[in-house]
Amino acid sequence: MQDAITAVINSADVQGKYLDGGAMEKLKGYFATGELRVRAATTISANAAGIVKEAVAKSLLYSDITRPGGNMYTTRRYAACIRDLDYYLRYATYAMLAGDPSILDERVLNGLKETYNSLGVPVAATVQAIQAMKEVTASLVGPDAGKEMGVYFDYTCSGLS
Ligand SMILES: CCC1=C(C)/C(=C/C2=NC(=C\c3[nH]c(/C=C4\NC(=O)[C@H](C)[C@H]4CC)c(C)c3CCC(=O)O)/C(CCC(=O)O)=C2C)NC1=O
Repeated sequence: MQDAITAVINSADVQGKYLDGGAMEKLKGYFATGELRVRAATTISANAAGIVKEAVAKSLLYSDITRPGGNMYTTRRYAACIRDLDYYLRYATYAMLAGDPSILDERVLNGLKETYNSLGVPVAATVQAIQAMKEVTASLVGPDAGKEMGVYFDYTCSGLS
C-alpha cells in the first residue's frame, strides 16, 4: 500500500533526485487537507451503518434485484451485498486518509470483477449503489471532504466496470 507521501518520495527516488517543486506542491496539498481527512474519517466511521442503509434505500431497495430471482434475494445474499458495500465504504475511507488509491487495487479490486461475474452479481447495480453511497457520504461530511471521498468511490466503480 502506498500513500500520498510515499508516492511522491518513491517517484523522486527512482530518478535519484530530491523532491522538485511539483512534488512539494503535492505534499503541501496533502498536509493542508490532513485535518479535513481525519475529521471526515471520524464522521464516516461513526455513521457507516447508516450510510450503507441509506444508500441501499436510494438505489436497490424494492427493485427487481431484491425480488425473487434477483441477486439480493434471500437473506444470505442481501447480507453479502450489505457487507460488500461496507467494504467499499471502509476501503474508500482508508484510501482517502492515505490520499492514494493503491489500497483499493491491492485489497478490494484484485479479482473482484471475475468473482462478481462468476457469481452473477450485477456490476451496474453495484456501481449505482456505490454512487448512492458517494452522495450520502458527501451530504454527511460536506462538499470538500465529499469530493475527496468521491475520488475513491469512483475509482472503485471504474475498477469494477
Ligand atoms: C474486502 C474485499 C472483499 C470484497 C469486495 C468481497 C466481495 C465479495 N462479494 C461476494 C458475494 C456477493 N456480493 C453480492 C453483492 C450484491 N448483489 C447485488 O445484487 C447487489 C447489487 C450487490 C451489493 C451492492 C452478493 C449478493 C454476493 C453473494 C452472491 C452469491 O453467493 O450468490 C463474494 C463471494 C464470496 C462471498 O459470498 O463472501 C466476494 C469475494 N470480498 C472481500 O473480501
